[in-house]
Amino acid sequence: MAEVESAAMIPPSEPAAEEVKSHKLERKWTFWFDNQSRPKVGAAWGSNLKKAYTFDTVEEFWCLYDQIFRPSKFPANADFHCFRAGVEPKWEDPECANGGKWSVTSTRKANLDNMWLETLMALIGEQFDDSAEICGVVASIRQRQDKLALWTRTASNEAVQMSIGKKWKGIIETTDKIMYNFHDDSKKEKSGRSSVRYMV
Ligand code: MGP
Repeated sequence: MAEVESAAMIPPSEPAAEEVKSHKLERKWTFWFDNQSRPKVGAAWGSNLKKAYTFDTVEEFWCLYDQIFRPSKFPANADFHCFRAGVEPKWEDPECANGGKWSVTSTRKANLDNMWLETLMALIGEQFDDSAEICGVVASIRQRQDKLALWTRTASNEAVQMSIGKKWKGIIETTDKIMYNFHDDSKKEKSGRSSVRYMV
């Protein structure tokens, strides 16, 4: 109460709060959300996929992350994505069409939250050498095992993908093997069965 009273006594000529400066990111990013739990009968994959927010400052990122985009806050069967603005988190997007994904699974929510946050910070902080190769990251909340996947642009470029995979493995601090799948294989093969092309 005393604090409130003394604050009220500050003369109006004094600025009430310091001017807040925002810190621009190198590029814009978009959060997406997909609820996979209730697909309408006959609905195409992705019919529940929604663009949520596009941001390009550090402050917006922390606000969105704190308020909304934490995997442990999400219900089972939710997918959420953070992709470069302008790139849709689908195989059909031209930036993803020839790409693939590194993936890691997690049985602990706390673990997924951690890996998700470390990956987001690496993306918006442009920590990957070949950042143009990065499309985005997807967290999938599942009953049995949560998953995190880093989507990249040119699946056939083994040297680039191996370098990204090694870097990502360090960022998420996992000792488990992480696997790379081509989207082209995933399109042809059954869910969860697409062949592993690279491993780190
Ligand atoms: P998934 O979610 O990539 O596989 O794709 P996962 O992780 O093994 O399965 P989940 O059950 O844990 O989600 C699952 C299925 O969704 C695929 O076999 C496709 O039928 C469809 N699908 C997934 N993706 C990412 C796409 C996409 O980008 N485009 C289209 N058209 N279908 C997709």
